[in-house]
Amino acid sequence: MSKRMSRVIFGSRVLVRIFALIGAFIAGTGHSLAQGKPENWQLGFQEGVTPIAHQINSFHNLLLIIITLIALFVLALLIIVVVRFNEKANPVPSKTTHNTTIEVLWTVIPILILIVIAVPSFRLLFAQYTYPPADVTIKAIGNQWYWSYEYPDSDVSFDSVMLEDAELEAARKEGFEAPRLLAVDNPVVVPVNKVVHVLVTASDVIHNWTIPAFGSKIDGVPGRVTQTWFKAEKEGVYYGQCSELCGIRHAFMPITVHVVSDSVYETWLKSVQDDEEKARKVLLQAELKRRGIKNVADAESIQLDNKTQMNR
Ligand SMILES: [Cu+2]
Repeated sequence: MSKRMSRVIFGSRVLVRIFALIGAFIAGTGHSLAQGKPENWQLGFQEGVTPIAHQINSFHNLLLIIITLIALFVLALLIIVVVRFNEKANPVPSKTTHNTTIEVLWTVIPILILIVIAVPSFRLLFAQYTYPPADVTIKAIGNQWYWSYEYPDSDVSFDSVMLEDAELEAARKEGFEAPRLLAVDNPVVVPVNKVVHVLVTASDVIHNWTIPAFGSKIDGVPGRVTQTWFKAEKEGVYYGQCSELCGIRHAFMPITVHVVSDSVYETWLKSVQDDEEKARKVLLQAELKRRGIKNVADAESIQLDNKTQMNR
């Protein structure tokens, strides 16, 4: 086998491996991941559970393909230059300076690529900032270093503080999943398949309210109200973190959102202000049911108010 042949074969094998890797990467995004939180060795984004998150994922996958093809193309050009136009292979270089065809091509093709990118990009941007009518409105206030929440339509408000290690143990014994650095004492609770508007602001410095699985990420700026929206399609617990450097405990002001059925939401909303224990139990019960756990000592069954179920 000639040197050149072996080079070509080796090159194509590497290419096949690279494509296989890319394929695995794309296939890895979107499923078989832990829901609502990051996972060890995770590739790609967390599974999206809102229309916006789906759109972000597919836009990301499109960009990944385009950028990979461009990188491979440039790499191929570099390799050709190195092999064919080094001093040994090409001792007398050509003095060509212009080639109209190729100059038109390297102007027009990038423009076309940018147009292909611009269409889904603007579609996503408009979708993120087109707020469907709200079913539930929440106000999230960033503080150094915890979040406060208000449900302005229901006179509900509370602080949401990260659980320290000892508290995590207690929460896990109770039956909550309680991942480290992500779980909080008082989570946000919203109904599934409902449009939720989150009004975001801050009391001291800029914070950022983020839930990756919702595709929600927006700055909370002192003295201003910004807004994001989501419509979670799947019950579950979703975690996020403050995503704007806000001081020494920036990494320790996570966000926990429980997406629950209408009846659980109603029960929680009614009890959270004056019967914290019941509010906690109803969330725990929903979480245990979702995770398929039956025997946790503390998880008493709670009779959901059927009337509220009918009214929603
Ligand atoms: Cu912050």
